[in-house]
Amino acid sequence: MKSQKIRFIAVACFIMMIVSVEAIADDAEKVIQITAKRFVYSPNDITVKKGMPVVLEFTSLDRLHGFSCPGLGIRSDIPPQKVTRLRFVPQKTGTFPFHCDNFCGSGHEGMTGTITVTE
Ligand SMILES: [Cu+2]
Repeated sequence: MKSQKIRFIAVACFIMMIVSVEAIADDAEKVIQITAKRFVYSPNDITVKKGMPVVLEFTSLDRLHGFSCPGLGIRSDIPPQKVTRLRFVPQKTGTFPFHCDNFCGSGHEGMTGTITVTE
Protein backbone atom coordinates (compact mmCIF):
# COMPACT_ATOMS: atom_id res chain seq x y z
CA MET A 1 0.00 0.00 0.00
CA LYS A 2 2.76 2.38 1.00
CA SER A 3 4.70 1.76 -2.17
CA GLN A 4 1.59 2.49 -4.21
CA LYS A 5 1.27 5.85 -2.48
CA ILE A 6 4.90 6.68 -3.20
CA ARG A 7 4.46 5.70 -6.81
CA PHE A 8 1.41 7.95 -7.06
CA ILE A 9 3.33 10.88 -5.61
CA ALA A 10 6.25 10.22 -7.94
CA VAL A 11 3.96 10.20 -10.97
CA ALA A 12 2.20 13.37 -9.79
CA CYS A 13 5.58 15.13 -9.37
CA PHE A 14 6.66 13.99 -12.81
CA ILE A 15 3.49 15.36 -14.42
CA MET A 16 3.87 18.69 -12.60
CA MET A 17 7.46 18.89 -13.80
CA ILE A 18 6.40 18.39 -17.43
CA VAL A 19 3.66 21.00 -17.11
CA SER A 20 6.06 23.59 -15.66
CA VAL A 21 8.69 22.90 -18.33
CA GLU A 22 6.06 23.52 -20.99
CA ALA A 23 5.05 26.76 -19.30
CA ILE A 24 8.68 27.92 -19.48
CA ALA A 25 8.92 26.89 -23.13
CA ASP A 26 5.90 29.07 -23.89
CA ASP A 27 7.76 32.11 -22.62
CA ALA A 28 10.94 31.20 -24.45
CA GLU A 29 12.13 33.14 -27.43
CA LYS A 30 10.75 32.41 -30.84
CA VAL A 31 13.50 31.52 -33.30
CA ILE A 32 12.97 32.46 -36.94
CA GLN A 33 15.46 31.32 -39.55
CA ILE A 34 15.95 33.68 -42.46
CA THR A 35 18.19 33.20 -45.46
CA ALA A 36 19.54 36.17 -47.37
CA LYS A 37 20.83 36.13 -50.91
CA ARG A 38 20.92 38.59 -53.81
CA PHE A 39 18.25 40.21 -53.56
CA VAL A 40 15.79 38.43 -51.35
CA TYR A 41 15.18 37.41 -47.78
CA SER A 42 13.32 34.18 -47.21
CA PRO A 43 10.92 34.45 -45.53
CA ASN A 44 10.47 38.17 -46.11
CA ASP A 45 7.16 38.48 -44.31
CA ILE A 46 7.47 37.78 -40.62
CA THR A 47 4.82 37.92 -37.94
CA VAL A 48 5.70 38.09 -34.25
CA LYS A 49 3.91 38.87 -31.02
CA LYS A 50 4.31 42.02 -28.98
CA GLY A 51 6.31 41.40 -25.80
CA MET A 52 7.49 37.95 -26.91
CA PRO A 53 11.27 37.61 -27.37
CA VAL A 54 12.33 36.84 -30.93
CA VAL A 55 15.64 35.61 -32.30
CA LEU A 56 16.22 36.13 -35.99
CA GLU A 57 18.80 33.66 -37.29
CA PHE A 58 20.25 34.95 -40.54
CA THR A 59 22.29 32.97 -43.00
CA SER A 60 23.66 34.60 -46.13
CA LEU A 61 23.92 32.21 -49.06
CA ASP A 62 26.26 34.40 -51.08
CA ARG A 63 27.83 37.60 -49.81
CA LEU A 64 27.66 40.23 -47.12
CA HIS A 65 24.15 41.59 -46.70
CA GLY A 66 22.58 43.71 -44.02
CA PHE A 67 19.34 43.77 -42.13
CA SER A 68 17.86 47.02 -40.96
CA CYS A 69 14.41 47.57 -39.48
CA PRO A 70 14.39 51.21 -38.35
CA GLY A 71 10.81 51.06 -37.08
CA LEU A 72 11.83 48.48 -34.48
CA GLY A 73 15.31 49.92 -33.95
CA ILE A 74 17.19 46.77 -34.95
CA ARG A 75 19.95 46.12 -37.48
CA SER A 76 22.77 43.69 -38.15
CA ASP A 77 25.36 42.80 -40.72
CA ILE A 78 24.79 39.40 -42.32
CA PRO A 79 28.18 38.02 -43.32
CA PRO A 80 28.31 34.80 -45.38
CA GLN A 81 29.38 31.40 -44.01
CA LYS A 82 27.97 31.91 -40.55
CA VAL A 83 24.72 32.25 -38.64
CA THR A 84 24.04 35.73 -37.31
CA ARG A 85 21.62 35.90 -34.41
CA LEU A 86 19.65 39.05 -33.66
CA ARG A 87 17.49 39.04 -30.55
CA PHE A 88 14.80 41.59 -29.77
CA VAL A 89 11.53 42.00 -27.95
CA PRO A 90 8.93 43.87 -30.02
CA GLN A 91 7.38 46.59 -27.86
CA LYS A 92 4.79 47.98 -30.26
CA THR A 93 2.32 46.60 -32.75
CA GLY A 94 2.30 47.48 -36.43
CA THR A 95 3.92 46.60 -39.71
CA PHE A 96 7.57 47.57 -39.99
CA PRO A 97 9.54 47.41 -43.24
CA PHE A 98 13.11 46.13 -43.28
CA HIS A 99 15.77 46.24 -45.96
CA CYS A 100 19.32 45.28 -46.80
CA ASP A 101 21.64 48.15 -45.90
CA ASN A 102 24.89 46.72 -47.25
CA PHE A 103 25.00 47.39 -50.97
CA CYS A 104 24.99 43.96 -52.60
CA GLY A 105 24.64 44.76 -56.31
CA SER A 106 22.12 45.94 -58.84
CA GLY A 107 18.78 44.88 -57.37
CA HIS A 108 19.84 45.64 -53.82
CA GLU A 109 17.13 48.31 -53.52
CA GLY A 110 14.46 45.61 -53.85
CA MET A 111 15.86 43.50 -51.02
CA THR A 112 13.13 44.22 -48.52
CA GLY A 113 10.53 42.66 -46.27
CA THR A 114 8.22 43.39 -43.37
CA ILE A 115 7.86 42.43 -39.76
CA THR A 116 4.31 42.51 -38.46
CA VAL A 117 3.90 42.73 -34.70
CA THR A 118 0.51 41.64 -33.42
CA GLU A 119 -1.07 42.10 -30.00
CU1 LIG B 1 21.78 42.58 -49.82
